[in-house]
Formats: sequence, structure tokens, C-alpha cells
Amino acid sequence: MNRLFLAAAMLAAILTATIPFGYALSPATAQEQPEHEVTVTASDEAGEEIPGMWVSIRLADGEYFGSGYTPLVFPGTPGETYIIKTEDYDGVRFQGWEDGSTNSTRTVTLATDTNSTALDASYDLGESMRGTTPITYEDGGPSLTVEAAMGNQTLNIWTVIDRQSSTESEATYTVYAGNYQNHTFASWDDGDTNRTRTLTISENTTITAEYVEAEHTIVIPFGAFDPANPPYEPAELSVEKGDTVVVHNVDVAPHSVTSGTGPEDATAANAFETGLMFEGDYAHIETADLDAVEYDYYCFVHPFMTGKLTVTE
Ligand SMILES: [Cu+2]
Repeated sequence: MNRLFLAAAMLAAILTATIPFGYALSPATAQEQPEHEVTVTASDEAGEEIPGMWVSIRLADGEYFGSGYTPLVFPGTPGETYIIKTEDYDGVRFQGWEDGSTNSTRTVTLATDTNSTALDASYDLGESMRGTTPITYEDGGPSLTVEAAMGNQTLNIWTVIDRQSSTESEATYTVYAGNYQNHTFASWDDGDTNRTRTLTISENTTITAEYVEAEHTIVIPFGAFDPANPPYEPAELSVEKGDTVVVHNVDVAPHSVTSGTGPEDATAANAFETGLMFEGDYAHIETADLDAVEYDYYCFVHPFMTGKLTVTE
């Protein structure tokens, strides 16, 4: 079974079970019962749901509210305005919303006479193919097979193959290798270290993404939702620029690692953001594009949870 579909199905089940009365995404709604449930889904041209598209949400004043992968459900406040932004993902490109609007950033004011809002973003899959390894793009010209391994262990990782062009004798593909649990992408078997790469082939070809254990881990420990308990372990971590930090939520509550000092920070989530992480979830923070400075971070579900990540040259 497709791992992402499975994850999305589980996520949907957890969201349905957890969100309506369990917690709120921001302090603004924490004091109130959520009265209005907002669902953001993604679908392709044929109307098939696409799980795993990244969506972020801000309040009308620009304050960061939260983010996560579709299908995303969040408790909203009637009458409140939310700014919802979709992101393209390699060959998968945003097309428009179910109301016909085509701006990837959408402003929605929640009605006061209904208690749910369903938003659906449609995407053009183009010539792309999404799935878990091993996966083969085969359509006329030379085929490309993507595999993944750590040592001699075969991995089933999330990947996207985007076909740029093809003839009978030659094809050009862009491929992407995602991170997986506590594994981090190291290189392709031909030595290329770009996570996203474009290659032109003239015969059927197999390439393997090679993984290593991530250099650093931040665990969100059991009980982290309680201010009396440690929020992150370690709460302060120093890494070398380029290292990957794996975040693992072992708590029963959903959490995030969001850069910034808190929801009122205008730069919140600008440097890094895991999105909403449920029990058992992993996320990865890539530091190659960060500055060599100290970053504060917090949890957008529980802003009292804070930590520091220091990046050194
Ligand atoms: Cu939290």
C-alpha cells in the first residue's frame, strides 16, 4: 500500500478523532471550544484526492497560525479571517480552488451560520508521478527506476519523478528523494548529492538513493503537552550547517517545531517549520540554507514549548 496514502488515512483518522475538542492551534482559540471546523484538501484534475500537499495558515494580521499536509483540519473561530496558502511540489503545481479562484493564497472569513468549511485546492500533476520506491516511470521512451537503500537495507521512501521530455531514444526526468523516519538522504549511487536532480537517459536506467542515519535528533517526549514536563530533548542543540536534524514526536499530542519566539513573532516559521506532527511522526530540518546563528523555536499548538537550535559554520 502506498505509504503516503496510508499516512494520510491515518492522519485523517487522528485529526477527526483529535481536533474538534482536543486542542486549538493558537492561544487565540485555546480558551474557546472550536466552533467551526475548516478542512483543506487537495485533488488532481480528475478529482482524486492528493494527500501530502503543504498548506500554511495565517491570521488576517499576518500572524502565523499553523501548517501541515493535506488533508488538513483545523479548528477555526466563526467570523475570523484566515489566509491559506498552498505550495507547489516539484512537478505538482497548484491550479485553483473549488470556488474558481486561482491565487495560491486565499483569504477566507468563516461564516457564523454554519460550523464547517471545506476548501479544496486542485493541482496539475503534469508529467509527474508520485509514490514510494521502488518506482518506475515507463511510458514509451527509456524508463527510469528509482530505488532507495541504507547499507544493504532496502527502503521504501517517498519520491516524485517528473518527466521533462521524452522521445523513443532519450528521456529527461527530474527526481526527488524525500527523507524517511530517522534516515536522511546522503547521495545517489553515482555520487550526486542533490536531493532533487535532473538526468537525461538513453536506455532503461535504475538509480538508487542512499540514506544514512541523521546526525541529530530532537525528541518531543511523552507528556510534552504539559508545561510541567520537558518540551524538547535536547531543548538546546548545536549543529553544523548542512547537518540534518530529525524531529520525532513520541508524545500522544500533536506538536510542531516552528522557528521563532512564538506566534506573535512576525518571522515565525520563516527559517524552519515541521508542520503539525502527530504521535510517532518524524520530520526533518535541513540546515544547509540556514544562517550560522542561534534560532529560537516553539510549538504552534503549545507556544509555551520552546527550544533553541544553533547552527555553526
Ligand atoms: Cu506542542
